[in-house]
Amino acid sequence: MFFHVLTLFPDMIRDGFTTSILGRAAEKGILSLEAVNIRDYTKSRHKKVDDYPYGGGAGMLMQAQPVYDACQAVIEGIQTRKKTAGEEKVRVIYLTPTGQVFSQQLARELAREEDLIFLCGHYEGIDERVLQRIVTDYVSIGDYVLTGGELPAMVMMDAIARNVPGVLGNEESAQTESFDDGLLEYPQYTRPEIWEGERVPEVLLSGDHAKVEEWRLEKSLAKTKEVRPELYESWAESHQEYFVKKA
Ligand code: 6GU
Repeated sequence: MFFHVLTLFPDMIRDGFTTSILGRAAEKGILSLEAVNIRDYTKSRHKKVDDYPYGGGAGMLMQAQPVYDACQAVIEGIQTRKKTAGEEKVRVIYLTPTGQVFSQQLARELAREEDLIFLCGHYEGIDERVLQRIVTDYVSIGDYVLTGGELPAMVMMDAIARNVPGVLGNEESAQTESFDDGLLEYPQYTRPEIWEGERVPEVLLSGDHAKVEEWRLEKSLAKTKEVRPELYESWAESHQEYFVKKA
């Protein structure tokens, strides 16, 4: 899978990538990252990429031209690599607090793409005309405001990459399934059996796999009901047979 990131801070993206699990996946040849500096595409004499908003208001906006040209260069690079002429539609994801909220479901969907382009805004945003021209997906990572799209792009790449076959070991992949079914993780324990007078729950030492699974599901359900009642309700709705069996 090929990640392409359009940004004014390419080093931030590269540093975060190489020092994470994603870096190891890149060494294995499963993932590839290209961080493109939008400033390299400015046609202004002083390498300017931003200007004041028409109509007034606080802050500066990124201008359309460098963003558009950087994106076109990336798309041409993809077409050269694939020896195609644009029949594939590459998704261009703009990181913005006004987008749809990122989710495990979207991470799994995007993990099936061969190329993804992330557009990171800075200042107060980007000229609307270039967004209309190139963006296919507007995505937010939650209801709070960050100073730029770089951290959200890195969050998304991490969540997407762990759904790409081979990025995680088998052991870790199996772990996914518990959040994949819409519940929060159960608590876990490792050695020693007694720490500071506190014992590991007896059932986990029993060797009874069915009992362990039942205990874990109950813990997951209790935790989810407590901290994310809306997730609990939607799980309960789609697993009515669980409650019938329990009764
Ligand atoms: Cl994608 N960008 C920025 N600037 N702030 C955010 C965000 C994105 N998602 C949540 N807050």
